[in-house]
Amino acid sequence: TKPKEPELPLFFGWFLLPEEEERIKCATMDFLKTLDTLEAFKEHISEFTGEAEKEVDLEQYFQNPLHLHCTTKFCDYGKAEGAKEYAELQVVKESLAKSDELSVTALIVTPRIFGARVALTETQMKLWPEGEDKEGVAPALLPSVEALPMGSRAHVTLGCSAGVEAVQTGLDLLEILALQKEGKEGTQVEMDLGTLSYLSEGRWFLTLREPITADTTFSSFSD
Ligand code: ACK
Repeated sequence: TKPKEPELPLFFGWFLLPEEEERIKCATMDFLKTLDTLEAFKEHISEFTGEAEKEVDLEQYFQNPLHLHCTTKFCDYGKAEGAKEYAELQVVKESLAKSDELSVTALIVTPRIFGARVALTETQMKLWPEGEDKEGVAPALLPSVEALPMGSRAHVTLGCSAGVEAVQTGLDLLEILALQKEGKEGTQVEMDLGTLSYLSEGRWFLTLREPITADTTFSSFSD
């Protein structure tokens, strides 16, 4: 009989340590609490509620994901293209169970997701698969995504609205970055944490004054 192939995980990524998870959740929840009280946000409330005048409690609106992490490669137990090749990379094998520090430089809120943008270091980029930024991107958005630096999709999903999957965070982040590059930023509001900008259709981007760092472990995850 042939030796059994090692099974591939659902995905690889950097997982926040439990105490870091709590710290990041608290800091980012504070931002959500403030955001839904801002006049600038209220002006565009219908993009979240479908109706003007109606209020939204963003803390309730987004459901928390189980484990905070930054995905490097979605393998789908081997069904995703390049999954096996990724798992076999020397740099991947060597990095497993190693600690690493992630740097969050921005927060994003859309009617679908709440997320954190991660700025990867050069070393961390070695674990970022080539072509992963464009995975599942709508054809119309592909040219703008291809023009962004590699690793632009790196993020931590902090919450999803009802019926939305976490994969949406990376897609919404890319869309926002593409709009910013085209200079399509609207209203800007100064907040304690940084500068908030509005990018149409309920998309909000907070550039943090100081990056938020988080200790993580690189690992694979299977449900
Ligand atoms: O927030 P995320 O990066 O978005 O973390 C989860 C993780 O894998 C487990 O579901 C991400 N994910 C799901 N489907 C895909 C996909 N097709 N391409 C890239 N990432 C994905 C999801």
